Amino acid sequence: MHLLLTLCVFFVHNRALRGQTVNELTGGMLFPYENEFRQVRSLDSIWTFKLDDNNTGIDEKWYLSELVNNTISMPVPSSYNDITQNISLKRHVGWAWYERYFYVHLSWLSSTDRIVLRFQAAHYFTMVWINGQQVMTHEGGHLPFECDIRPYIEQENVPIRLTVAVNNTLTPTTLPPGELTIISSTYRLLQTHFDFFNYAGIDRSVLLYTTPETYIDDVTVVTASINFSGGVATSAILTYSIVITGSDTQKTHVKVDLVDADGRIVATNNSGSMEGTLYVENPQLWQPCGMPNTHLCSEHSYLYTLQVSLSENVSPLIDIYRLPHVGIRTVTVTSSTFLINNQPFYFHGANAHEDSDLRGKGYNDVLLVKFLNLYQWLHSNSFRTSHYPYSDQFYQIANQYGIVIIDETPAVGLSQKNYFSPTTLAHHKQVIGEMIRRDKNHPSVVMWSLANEPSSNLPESDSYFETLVAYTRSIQRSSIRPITFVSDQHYSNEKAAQYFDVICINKYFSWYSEYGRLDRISVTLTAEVQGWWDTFKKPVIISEYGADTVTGLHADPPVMFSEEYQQEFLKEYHLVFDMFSSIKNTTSGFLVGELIWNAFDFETEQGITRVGAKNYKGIFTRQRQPKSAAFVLRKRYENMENNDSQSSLCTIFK
Ligand code: GCB
Repeated sequence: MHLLLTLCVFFVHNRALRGQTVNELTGGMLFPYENEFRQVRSLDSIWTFKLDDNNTGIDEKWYLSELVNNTISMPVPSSYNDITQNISLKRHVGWAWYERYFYVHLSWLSSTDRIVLRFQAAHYFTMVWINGQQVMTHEGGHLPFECDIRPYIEQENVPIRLTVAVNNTLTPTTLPPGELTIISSTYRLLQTHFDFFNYAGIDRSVLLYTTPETYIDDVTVVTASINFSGGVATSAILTYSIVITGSDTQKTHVKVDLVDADGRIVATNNSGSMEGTLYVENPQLWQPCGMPNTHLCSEHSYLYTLQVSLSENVSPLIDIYRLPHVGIRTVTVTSSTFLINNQPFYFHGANAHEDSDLRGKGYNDVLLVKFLNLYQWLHSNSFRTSHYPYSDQFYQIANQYGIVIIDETPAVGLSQKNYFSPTTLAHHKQVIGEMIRRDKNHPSVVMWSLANEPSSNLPESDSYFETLVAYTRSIQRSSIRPITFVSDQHYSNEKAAQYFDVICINKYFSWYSEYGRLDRISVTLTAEVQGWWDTFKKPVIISEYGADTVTGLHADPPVMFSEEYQQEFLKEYHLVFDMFSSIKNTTSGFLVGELIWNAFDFETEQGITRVGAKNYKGIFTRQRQPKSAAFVLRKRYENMENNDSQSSLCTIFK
């Protein structure tokens, strides 16, 4: 009976998703920056919201008229779950509806410009209607989707009704996957295999923006090479490719300028070709912070702007796109080092979640800048977007300050054999494509992570990941970055790591095993790290390690959950890391990074290992206040920044 109901919901759900979808990888979907040819307007505000308790809204065609009865106010962007006192909203599984009205300015309507409606993200399935007409659907919670709504705007001077339905149901073929069981009309149980709350809703901004009818649709720019002389960069070659879309593409001409931070044009290509190169003399490199010969994490990294000008037969101009975060830098890996600009880089920092009180996963500028300040306070130089692509602003700020990012897909919890299905594989490729399309130009992104903790011990995972890695290499073409995934398997059972460039492993010795035995860490962790290296001969990153800690709980000798335990736990891990570090041991080291789990305490589902539905592995509380362990990390990272900056002897210039 339960299975029958589950299937019914699944089919209803999929039926609703038929029609126009914007998951296709057509269109560059460049970040909408405003300029003299393009306007950007935010639709963020308080929207009307209605919970679809019985998931009947699609069948009853709620999109045909204004939402009525039991509507409430809902901020956009925000997850909806923690906004009210209503437990049904907190744990809702299924459809939720949003609505707002807006006008389009007459100047937009009287031009031939495209009027694009863009969602920076909504979780998980989204359907969008303009005045009752369906304009787009999108699957996936963390990447943008958009469409030109001009064809749907029929009359001037009339407010436009925008209706959005979002469904957070996860299925065996979604990413992340999940399984829904309907136990009763009021009890819909969504089982997942990941450790964070399945926050839902329109959790990132909604924008309207214009572009000319024939417009710059996509820009890709890559550092092809940098020449060094005596450790100084003397020249660099950038390659670019441009896509123009619209009715007039044959008659257009493209000019590409590279503009430095002082506004000077330092390289130009006026060949008109859609693919080209730029030669830069004496380039200022984009450097990660806190490493030999680089800058402090509180200082800016060097960024250029790529200005693409589109004109009709050389003149006049018809569109401009300025990509403001172009970093000249290379990324390469050897069997034991991770090199940025030919210098060994060591990842050190804290992974996080997009998670906070009240907003859930809702994007917020205050949280972003606090995140940056805490990162700088810690002297962290990197993080992984665990376990999904983050809001664009994280990458933009990381570009500015030289914080390095491992960009991860939402493929977390691929733990069952049936999840390695052809349908999931197709969707996984889709998501990788969408992530690379969005993030390919960020200098801060130095590596793609295709999954977190899949069951990569299963035989099914072998060809699954072989295919995915080959696909990722094929689509990233010239924007070459190493590829990784995160494993929690034992190296002797690992099937997928052979296909990747870097080994990322999550290890929780003396936390999820050998409880309380801090004295065992040196033995267990040493054997494990050495085992991965011996087996795969690839650079290794400890992509997670950590211990839950209740602020204010003290114990000496240390016991689990106390602040002392977290501090001592970290110190024991660090002793082992130092033995293997590729920076500290330039001849035999192969460990290229350590990223603690987690920067902040975060919300989870309820369960007997999660007091108050929280994961307490944060070195900061959910309110961003430090626990004692934050000071241990801060000291360590500060030393790394100072000592490493001076020990530039380990610089390898090739
Ligand atoms: C992991 C997962 C992470 C969890 C963490 C934990 O390995 O990657 O999502 O939150 O363990 O604390 O259990």
